[in-house]
Amino acid sequence: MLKFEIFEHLKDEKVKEAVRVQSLIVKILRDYLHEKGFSEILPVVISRVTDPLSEVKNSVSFEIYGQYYQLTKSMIFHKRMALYSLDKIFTFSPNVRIEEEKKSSTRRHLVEFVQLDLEMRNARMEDVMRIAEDMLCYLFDRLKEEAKDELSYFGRELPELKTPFPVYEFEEVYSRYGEDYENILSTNSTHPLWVVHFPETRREFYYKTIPGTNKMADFDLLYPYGYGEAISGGEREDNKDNVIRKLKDKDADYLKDFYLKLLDAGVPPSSGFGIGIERLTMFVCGLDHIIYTKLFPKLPVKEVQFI
Ligand code: ASN
Repeated sequence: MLKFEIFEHLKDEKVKEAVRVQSLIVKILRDYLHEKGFSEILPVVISRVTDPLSEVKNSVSFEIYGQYYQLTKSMIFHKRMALYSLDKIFTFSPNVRIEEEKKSSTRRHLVEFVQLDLEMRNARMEDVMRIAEDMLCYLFDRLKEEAKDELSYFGRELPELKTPFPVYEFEEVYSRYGEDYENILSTNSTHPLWVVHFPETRREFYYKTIPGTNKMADFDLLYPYGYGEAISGGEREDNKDNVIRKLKDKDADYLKDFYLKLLDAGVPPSSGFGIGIERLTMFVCGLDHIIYTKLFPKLPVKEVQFI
């Protein structure tokens, strides 16, 4: 059984060093994106529409002022809507996902985490993949200089990154390794790698289906050394028939109407991705549990009271 005592946790040297590294990570990512002409938008925490994430069975929903709202699972729709006003945006967005308890065994899942989510007008998936690669190279280079003491505290040497990162087709890795493909690929790799073109059945409806296929223009980035998924993203669906078809068997009328309106209002084509800040911190520091990356962690477990 997990033991957690908040005051012990707050005084833990490992937590302190990891949070210092995280503070630098956030600063450096902001610097990078500002240099590239992105505008930071402030996060949305409650909304009438959030990511349906079919893997996460429960949502936090409530009624205020006679209206029904949910806590943000991801800002996917707001990112896209922000592009009516701006060309390139990012946000550090708190996400609440009521993960199943069995996910706690991965040691990488939090109930509340922060995602750096970005979105770019008129971009293809390759454009934002190149941004992710360049951003991680920039981050690692600066951390090697600016977080020397913290990295040596963790005995951590960041890998030398080579761009472009290797790319694997989902179909190929799935037929080779089966359902555990992500874990196997991540564990056997010494360099971050992309998995691209997931089938419609495995992903949310808002990723663009490549015409004439059942594959989507989307991607995940996996960390090496078994640290698992780093990034998810892709091009956004803009075909109304596809939206209707993909949401047909889902209990999602409100979301469907909303998304169709969004398309009718002329939302520009775009691509984007999100990268979880705590997991990035976990990888950078070489930690064996995500709990050390947050002063106030919440894990998907029943037996522990978190603050
Ligand atoms: N951030 C992801 C994206 O941009 C969505 C997610 O977090 N589920 O596609």
